[in-house]
Amino acid sequence: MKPALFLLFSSLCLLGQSAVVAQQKPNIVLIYADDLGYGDISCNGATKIRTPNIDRVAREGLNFTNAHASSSTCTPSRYTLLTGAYAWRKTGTGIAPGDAALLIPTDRVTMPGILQKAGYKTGVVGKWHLGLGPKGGPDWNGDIKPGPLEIGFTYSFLLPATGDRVPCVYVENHRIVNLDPADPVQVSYKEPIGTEPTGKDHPELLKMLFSHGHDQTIINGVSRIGYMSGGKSARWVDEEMADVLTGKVNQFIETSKSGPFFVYFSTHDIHVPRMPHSRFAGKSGMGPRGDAILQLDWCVGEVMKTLDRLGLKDNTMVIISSDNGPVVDDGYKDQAVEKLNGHKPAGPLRGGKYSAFDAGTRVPFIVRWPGKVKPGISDALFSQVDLAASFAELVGQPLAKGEAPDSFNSLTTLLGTTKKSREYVIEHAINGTLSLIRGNWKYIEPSGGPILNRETNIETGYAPQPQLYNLQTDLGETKNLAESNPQLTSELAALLKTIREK
Ligand code: NG6
Ligand code: CA
Repeated sequence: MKPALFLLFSSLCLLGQSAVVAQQKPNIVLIYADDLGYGDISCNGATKIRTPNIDRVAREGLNFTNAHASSSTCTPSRYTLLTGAYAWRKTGTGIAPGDAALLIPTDRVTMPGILQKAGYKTGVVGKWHLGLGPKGGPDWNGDIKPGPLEIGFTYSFLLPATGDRVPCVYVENHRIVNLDPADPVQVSYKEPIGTEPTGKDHPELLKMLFSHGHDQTIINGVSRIGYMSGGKSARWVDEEMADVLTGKVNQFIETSKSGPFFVYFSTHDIHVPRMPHSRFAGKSGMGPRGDAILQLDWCVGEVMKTLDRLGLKDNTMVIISSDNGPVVDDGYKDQAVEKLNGHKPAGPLRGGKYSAFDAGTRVPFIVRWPGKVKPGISDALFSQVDLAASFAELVGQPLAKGEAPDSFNSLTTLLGTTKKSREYVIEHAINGTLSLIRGNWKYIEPSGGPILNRETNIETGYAPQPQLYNLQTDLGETKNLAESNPQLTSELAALLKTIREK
């Protein structure tokens, strides 16, 4: 071959090769719902509500029946998801106030950071709830950093904390969106600030009453946790939030379509306050909680449409999951309890959000990647803590010792090429109680605290004595077998101790 021809030939080969490599790196869309219970979607058995878009993804993908969030509340689950390190190893990672400083150290290896290093454009849209800014909290009226952009994301569009916590503004990259400098945002979680009415003093001004907590500054007719003043032009409208966030996700996908990209779509639905758009209000017959499920399903459908339209479906791994289990009354009188109509948000599981029982963390988990993930059901034991290391494997980014230290590479389980269960899964309840699942057995360590959280009417799973359940024969955790199986109980207790002290 003549040298020029040879050069042309070999560079074509190289080009071909890099195209293959690029193709091997799929786009990743992680849709992370808020407080969505295992039984809240029709593909997991719900009959009182229909979730056709989520069901379609499940039909075209792998639906996990035994996949877990790491904690039964938001902040620690998300901390663990993004760092591959258990939140309970680090103090101050419980449910964060809306003015908390960034909880993830900027020198930590993170899931988005791993993907960014592998050439991904990485975006986060939606609920953050992992703190923002330096120690002491963010400068709301200046550059809000460090935040997602300092831990591996290339783009962010956030609710700083939750829908029910101030400040009720969007933060895009480092700045509050539409902020008028003449009307600065002020936030306090200690004492009232400014002159705006609170739910406590002016319940007559509310569109929706609070049932517990949530009686501080009124924004858009709903009283929140925390006090806020200013930032009038920047305040979100709850009823438009799903449209705004979905629009931002679709825009990110559109501008990143040459790929590879990762988008973490952290939906506000179905967290309180549940204030869906008028398109969904009243449509489920279950009150705002059910309507928020319909809205969430719509969001999923819109993102799937975008992938279809851009021809990205086949080269995109879509994951749908939730940060913790379900709660019905989470602080607003939104008729969720009255209109439940026999719906079981947790399906066959016991407990719910906040609790040590399985409904706290066993959540919907669906993976779709056409041609790569064979559609079906997987009953493999899986934990979201493993997504960081599994993604690292997927994109060929080796992790050094100590990086994402609690995350195991479980890629084959995630892709369904094996049904291999994780050796054990740790669950973390709001009072710090840890549980451990190994095979069919679940051990809940002894702890103090009420057996029922009265406000939310959720069974906590706390008990002063050890608990042991056989999840295969007793998925609802009704029969404590610890006393009749002392050896297994102490074996699991010892394993938990080793993991905790690691
Ligand atoms: C609780 C709130 C609850 C919810 C939760 C966080 C009260 C009485 N309850 O403290 O409404 O905001 O925190 O939910 O204030 S999570 O999904 O972000 O973890
Ligand atoms: Ca949550």
